[in-house]
Amino acid sequence: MTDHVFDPLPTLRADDGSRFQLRRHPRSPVLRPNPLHPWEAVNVFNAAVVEHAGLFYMHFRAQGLDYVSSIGYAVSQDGLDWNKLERPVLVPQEDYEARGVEDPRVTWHQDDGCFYMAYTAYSKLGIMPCLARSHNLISWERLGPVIRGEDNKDHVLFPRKVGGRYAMFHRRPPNIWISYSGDLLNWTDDEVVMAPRPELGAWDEKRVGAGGVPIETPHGWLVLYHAYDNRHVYRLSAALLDLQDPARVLSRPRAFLLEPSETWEIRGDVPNVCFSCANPRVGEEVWVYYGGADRMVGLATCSYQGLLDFVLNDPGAQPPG
Ligand code: BMA
Repeated sequence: MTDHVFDPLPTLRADDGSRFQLRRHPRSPVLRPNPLHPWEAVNVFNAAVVEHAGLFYMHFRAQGLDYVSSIGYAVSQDGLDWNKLERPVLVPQEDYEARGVEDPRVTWHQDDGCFYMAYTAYSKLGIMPCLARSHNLISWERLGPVIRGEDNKDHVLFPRKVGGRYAMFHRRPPNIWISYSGDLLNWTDDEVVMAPRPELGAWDEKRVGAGGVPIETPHGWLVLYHAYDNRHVYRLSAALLDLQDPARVLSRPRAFLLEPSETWEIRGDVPNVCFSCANPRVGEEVWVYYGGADRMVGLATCSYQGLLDFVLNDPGAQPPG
């Protein structure tokens, strides 16, 4: 573990006047490492969360002393109190996973009626975006890597087909890309969705990557995403994409919605990180689960309508291209 210097950053406030922010839940952080279990003794972070049939299901990235990630599972009645299984549900098994399985994002697929997990496989070959399928959220059938021959991650499957095909975000540095597939294995028609904005010298100047499963709204796909700046500070914000052609950005506010400010977000395994893999809509709210400093799982929320207003009306928003 690296011993990082405690370095609270000056708060970089968006200069467009928007005060809309994600609000930390008073019970956050909602998941912590368990030193009694070697596989999750050091870090638990970057969790997927789906609400399904009245319960919340979480898949989280876990690390022990060897820093090889596996994926743990927890279930909850309220999304706050989590009951973890004793053992992980996905552990490295294939050569391309030898150094870990990371950053799950779980999609309930409306057309297929099953769950898909997008996760990153790490090995000496590099990092590869992979998919697995499940009907019960505990046993996962690997579908294999979906993009090969390059370092790629931060992929997440849309909750339904778009134009008759599966759609998936992924990250070909430094941009968020989208690709389409008829069979979940062969992905084509890649297009850039969002790029860093170095011209603004802002929080998203270096790299951007997708968050959790896009939320379908009457106005477009509401997407949460992360970005980092030259100081390697990870923040979160949102944008709105066209329903028929999600490569088309309808609105991308300039402001961010959450930045590291709590001690456990500033200091942990990797300092100054708020990184999200889950943004389920829960009733009239959007719940954003995020890894804090790659060590714990936090929860910040906002109203669904408020978030839509933020992306639709933000005065600093990038207009449709
Ligand atoms: C990214 C991923 C995430 C991690 C983040 C911050 O590249 O590896 O898992 O949370 O960096 O360290």
